[in-house]
Amino acid sequence: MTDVKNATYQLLRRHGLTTIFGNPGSNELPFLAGMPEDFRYILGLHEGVVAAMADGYAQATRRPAFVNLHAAAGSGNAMGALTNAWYAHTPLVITAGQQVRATIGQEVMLSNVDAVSLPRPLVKWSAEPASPRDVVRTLGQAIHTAVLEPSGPVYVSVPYDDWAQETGPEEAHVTSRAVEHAGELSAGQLADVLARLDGSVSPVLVLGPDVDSARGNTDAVTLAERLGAPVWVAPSAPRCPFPTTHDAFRGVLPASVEGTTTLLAGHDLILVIGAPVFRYHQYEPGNYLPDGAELLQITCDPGEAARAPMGRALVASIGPVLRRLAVAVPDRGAAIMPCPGPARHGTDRAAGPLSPEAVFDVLNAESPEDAVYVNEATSTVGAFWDRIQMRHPGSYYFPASGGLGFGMPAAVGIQLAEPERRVVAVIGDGSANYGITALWTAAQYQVPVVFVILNNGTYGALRGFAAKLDALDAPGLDVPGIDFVSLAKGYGVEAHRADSLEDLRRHFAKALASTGPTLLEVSISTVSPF
Ligand code: TZD
Ligand code: CA
Repeated sequence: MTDVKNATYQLLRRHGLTTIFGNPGSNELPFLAGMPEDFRYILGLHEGVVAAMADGYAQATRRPAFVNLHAAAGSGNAMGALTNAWYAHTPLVITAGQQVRATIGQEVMLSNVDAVSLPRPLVKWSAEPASPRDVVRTLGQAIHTAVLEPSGPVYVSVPYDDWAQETGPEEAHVTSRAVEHAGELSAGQLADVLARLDGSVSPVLVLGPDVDSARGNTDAVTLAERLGAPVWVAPSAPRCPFPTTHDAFRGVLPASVEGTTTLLAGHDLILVIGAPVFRYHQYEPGNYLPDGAELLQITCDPGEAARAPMGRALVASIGPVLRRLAVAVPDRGAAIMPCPGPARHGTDRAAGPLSPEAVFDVLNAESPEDAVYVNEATSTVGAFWDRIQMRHPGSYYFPASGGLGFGMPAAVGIQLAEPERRVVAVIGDGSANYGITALWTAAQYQVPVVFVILNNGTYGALRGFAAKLDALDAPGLDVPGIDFVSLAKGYGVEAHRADSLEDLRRHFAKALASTGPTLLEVSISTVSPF
């Protein structure tokens, strides 16, 4: 027999969960004491940063990530980050320390009162083991629940006096279990999808983030080529599921009913794969579908299927479905005409702030062709997709629910997961402040992210919405007077201000070659997000 702590480390090891993203408190110390040498602890200075780092790490490794937070206060700080993890289908196994069992009821300091309710509705499942003898099984259940499709975050609160308790013979069974999911279409369903594609005159593909997370990108290319169909990325894109350099690539659909319907007009079959239908943002009501169009959605998430306001949905695993479709769809022999892209010039202005387009042209020209971009600069998302070329799976991450504070820490987590690729984090001056302490983790663990802060002194996207919503006099939209170079230096990160495109080019090239993190601050002009 062993103790609960040791059995837990064995369970985590068995599932490859040997990286702990955490921020500790007194309740967590008994678990962390004597952490085995094959585990590593990545400290984040705020729990929103801890959760977002783990989110990035899990998305990039395509495996669950383990998180350890402090009771209710620490878990509460992570809740905003959970909105993104939830919509990204990120398998986060979040644990929180709880006070000693016998004292929780008294609500002693740092007891997690009603721990199980706390993280809802942003977790798939939350639990506090009913007894120390059930801790390991509960954690096993948490890991399997996080991973099973649709994957997502889970939460387990563990009283700290449980760790030293003896285990029984049961734990060995728990540790050796395997739980698997099979989500293929039936033969009849596949035949039906093929028949609909065959019967359509002008099909269009709309791809979502789960194509990228399932690494279905190459099969999506084959499918588009065989169909001779153009490809759009579903609205509010958190990932890049299709190479933007491919002739069939058309861009990201706008996050409004009317905008999307207008761009899809003329197609009689809209095949949506790996996306919700649709994640709109600005309320511009209209016809959900163009005249004469049928929508068919294939999603791994029953919730996404059930809540869509239109179309027919099939729930299945995205990877296997795309593979089967790519193989089974006959080649229609239809050529796909490329769309003319924007002219990439990147010229310097005489004076004043740089245009976001010119900045993106420099990043695009100087970055390695397999660079990973994390984007959290909200008003310039359209310009980003226009100018930045992404060719490989896992090249793009954006907060999946729109909750800011994801970008900087997720970039650190992604770079930890992918040391062979360079991570470029494009972050707005507003967004940066929600996750700024990620700079400290990047510096301490020498994680060589290049942070590019686009500083326009304002919440640019909200300025755009203020115009749309007749709220131009709303207070609290500007954020002047922040010196990101000084902040970065304060956290131990090398930092420079780039005042010209030539400056940017020089500093960016140096940053890409560095073994540690760099922050570059660039003043940009304000553009409309619409
Ligand atoms: N708080 C959180 C956690 N998430 C949010 N999405 C917002 C507030 C609201 N918000 C947006 O949706 S965009 C935005 C805010 C504050 C402005 C971000 O400013 P930025 O980028 O400087 O990062 P732009 O390009 O100037 O818009
Ligand atoms: Ca801004």
